[in-house]
Amino acid sequence: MNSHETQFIITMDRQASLSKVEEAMMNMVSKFVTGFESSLESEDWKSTDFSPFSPGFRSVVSKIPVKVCLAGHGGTGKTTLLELATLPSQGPPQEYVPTFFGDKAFLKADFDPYVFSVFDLGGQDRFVQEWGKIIRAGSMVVIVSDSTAENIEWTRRVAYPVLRTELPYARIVAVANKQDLPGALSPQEVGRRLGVPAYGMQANRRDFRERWLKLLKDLAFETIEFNIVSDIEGI
Ligand SMILES: Nc1nc2c(ncn2[C@@H]2O[C@H](COP(=O)(O)OP(=O)(O)O)[C@@H](O)[C@H]2O)c(=O)[nH]1
Ligand SMILES: [Mg+2]
Repeated sequence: MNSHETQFIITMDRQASLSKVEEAMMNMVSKFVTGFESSLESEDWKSTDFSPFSPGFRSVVSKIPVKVCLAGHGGTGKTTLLELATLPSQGPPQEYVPTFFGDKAFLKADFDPYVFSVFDLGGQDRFVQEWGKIIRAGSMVVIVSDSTAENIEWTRRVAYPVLRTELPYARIVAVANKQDLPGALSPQEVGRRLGVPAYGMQANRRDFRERWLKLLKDLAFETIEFNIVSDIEGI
């Protein structure tokens, strides 16, 4: 973007949505120009210290939500995870309510400067074809598994092809949910079979909330093991 004979360049993650980037850029440029108009219009810019504006640059990041997609078969716990993250005052729902297409929630927690928009993708087979429209421009994918062999088979067969096509560059981890159920595969085993690092969870228990939020944060800041969709073995 050009303004006041100054060129502004934002370098983005390739998954960011263009309209969000444009909005953030306009916002940032107009504040910058307002603050430094006189120096930009004269030779003063050469000696101006622009560093006081750095919080302004930083705020751009928080204007572009990091899109997180919860992907997995119906009944694995996606909606429960979404509620666990967003509704701390109410306990997670104990009743199963199938999701149409998908729900979405904004998440502001201890992720500064990031804000997440979390999408819960409807996991009934007939909705999976619609995922493409919902997950476009997603940066992070959380595969939600109920830690059974059948579910992992479904994920690889039905979900992986859609993810590979739509989000090849997204970061991906798996949640090995329902660790309380007898016969649940260990997180290590779920991770091995999915080809994606997996983290154990019990989404229907409120005391797992911190662990869940930390997982999202660590994925955003790249401080845990993760994979990239197109790098998953055998995808
Ligand atoms: N035993 C057990 N049940 C869970 C766990 N997480 C979620 N559930 C239950 O599994 C069912 C399906 O969860 P839901 O979030 O609706 O699945 P979704 O279709 O992936 O959105 C609900 O009855 C939840 O209460 C868990 O860790 N352990
Ligand atoms: Mg659901």
